[in-house]
Amino acid sequence: MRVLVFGAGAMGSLVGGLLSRKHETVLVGRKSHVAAIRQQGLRITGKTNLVVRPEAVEVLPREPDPDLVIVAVKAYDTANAARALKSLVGTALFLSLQNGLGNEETLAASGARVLGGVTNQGITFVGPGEVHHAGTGDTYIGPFERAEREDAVRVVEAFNESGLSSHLVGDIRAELWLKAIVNACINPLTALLRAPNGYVLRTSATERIVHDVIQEGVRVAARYGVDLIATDVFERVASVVQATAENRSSMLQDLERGRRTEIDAINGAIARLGRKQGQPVPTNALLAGLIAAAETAPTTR
Ligand code: KPL
Repeated sequence: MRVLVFGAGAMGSLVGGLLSRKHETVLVGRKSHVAAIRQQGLRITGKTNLVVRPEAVEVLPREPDPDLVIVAVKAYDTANAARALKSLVGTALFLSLQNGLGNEETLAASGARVLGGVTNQGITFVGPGEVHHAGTGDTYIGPFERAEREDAVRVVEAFNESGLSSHLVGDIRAELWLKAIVNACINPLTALLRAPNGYVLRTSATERIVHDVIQEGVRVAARYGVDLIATDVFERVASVVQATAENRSSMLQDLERGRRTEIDAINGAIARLGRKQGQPVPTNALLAGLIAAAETAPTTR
């Protein structure tokens, strides 16, 4: 399979790096990361320990011909990614492996065949040419729009062969909501507390917040036809917290680097959709507001 990973951040680099051992893989990323990968390869440390040599480029090759495009940019960049990748819509299959709600819809609006995906891997971007695999987690992939079950089967097989434990799911929308609520619990709390994921369920105060985020999220999802059970969602949160206990969430990493976070596509999206439905969403709204404020607070720089 020829794979193009658009967005070689922590997640894109890990997934693309592992796939490159079995598949022709091109990573599209930032200048310094691309230069380091070209010079010394991509170093993955932690739960996975190896150096791989995927092709790395700063801009899309002039005539790319991938079978699979993995979109791994931040949620706020999905619309730009869809525009940049427009020429591949007729030939390639698209897979979003992003955080937050709405990414698959944005890609599908360009006419692409889209697979939805969620992954619970805990990965830290160490610096140019290096990512740290701090916690293992499963990946769930399924057809979202215009894509067939067989497309998802091929991609799940490629992931599993490359060491990325993956599962085919029939109802990817439910998985996307479930992951969005998991992120809504873990990401803002870890970012505000400057603590690794393992801290999220270590105090009764944070545990209460997690329960409130889940209750609100489950009610909003139900109005979109996605039936989740709050206790199952809590179990998923607990298992991701445990499996990625030492990881610093992507939102914490973003704040620490003075970068914009994905809050708008996570708690922000749940709060927005809830308000539209006339549902109370005070905890998600509060967390979204606090992270938005933390993005510009002087201490984040
Ligand atoms: O998705 C993640 C993130 O940090 O964005 C988890 C799974 C919570 C791992 O940290």
